[in-house]
Amino acid sequence: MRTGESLSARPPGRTVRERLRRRPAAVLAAAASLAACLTAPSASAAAAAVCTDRNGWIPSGTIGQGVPHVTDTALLRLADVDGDADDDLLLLDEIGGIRAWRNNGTDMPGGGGWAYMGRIALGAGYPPARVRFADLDRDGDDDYLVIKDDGAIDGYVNNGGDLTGTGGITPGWTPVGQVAQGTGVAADQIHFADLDGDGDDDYLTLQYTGPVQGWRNDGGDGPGGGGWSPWGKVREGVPLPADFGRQEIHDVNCDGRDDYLLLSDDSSLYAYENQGETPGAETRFGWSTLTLYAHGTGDAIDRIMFGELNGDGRVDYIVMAPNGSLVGYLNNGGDQ
Ligand SMILES: [Ca+2]
Ligand SMILES: [Ca+2]
Ligand SMILES: [Ca+2]
Ligand SMILES: [Ca+2]
Repeated sequence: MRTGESLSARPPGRTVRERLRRRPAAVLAAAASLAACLTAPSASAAAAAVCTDRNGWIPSGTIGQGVPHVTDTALLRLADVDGDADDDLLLLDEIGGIRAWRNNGTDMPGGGGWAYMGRIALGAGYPPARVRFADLDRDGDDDYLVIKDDGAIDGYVNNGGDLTGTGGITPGWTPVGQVAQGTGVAADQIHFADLDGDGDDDYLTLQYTGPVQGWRNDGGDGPGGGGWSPWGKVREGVPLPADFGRQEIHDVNCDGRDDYLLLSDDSSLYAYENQGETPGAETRFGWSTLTLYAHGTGDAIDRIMFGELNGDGRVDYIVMAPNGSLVGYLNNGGDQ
């Protein structure tokens, strides 16, 4: 970003909720565009235009009851374990075991709710902070990765998750051993995201001030994989603003490439859109200028989560209420 001030330039009182409440006609038009994007995701010029339209966010009310007695977002993850393009809800225990609820359209109006899948993974012995969900093998479902004490990463390829029946547990993950060596950064700076839009998640180190470094996923270091190709610097380091909350990487605009997001302490969301790779360039990817994407809900940022609720390729904004239920705002192109 050019200036630190831009990240805090938020018009007073303009939350996602308030903004949409004042614009009922825009919400209806937005819902029509959303339907168009769902039926033709980025396959045509028309759909691509829909993905770049900026029609705000659609408040969708309580989209899930969450998990009874769980009010800590650090124990929950949104990841696509069944490979149908929407994120499912996962509850992690202290050794990385997973209980899962399949997203059947969520509890939003017209949705089919969530279906409990049971305990789909026993865990690899590492706490939630060491667990990542990412598509390692480009088959559309998220695989299970753990960051070990030395920073190396072990992978478990998703084959549908464990199934517990009367005859015991049918394993649903294939351990593929170490899929990546360590890069020497702390676990909380290791992210997996699809920067080049080829369907698999790449390895990124997001340090707080320095440039973002990336390695292209060529199948990982597991059996039959082609390892990782160093991209070097994928993004310049930027001075973080005073009200910086946290960084996230998700696709906000249906183009298949994950974008770089900054969530401010005041809950507003800013994006640098990923403009794709330039082979041979010193900074390997191009990025848009800093864009305000959501004015925010005013909630504390440790209650805010991002996930793909409806499978349209634009990450949605989710707030955990004090009772643990989840309130959703569908990304309809983001605020202008
Ligand atoms: Ca799913
Ligand atoms: Ca996969
Ligand atoms: Ca990729
Ligand atoms: Ca994108």
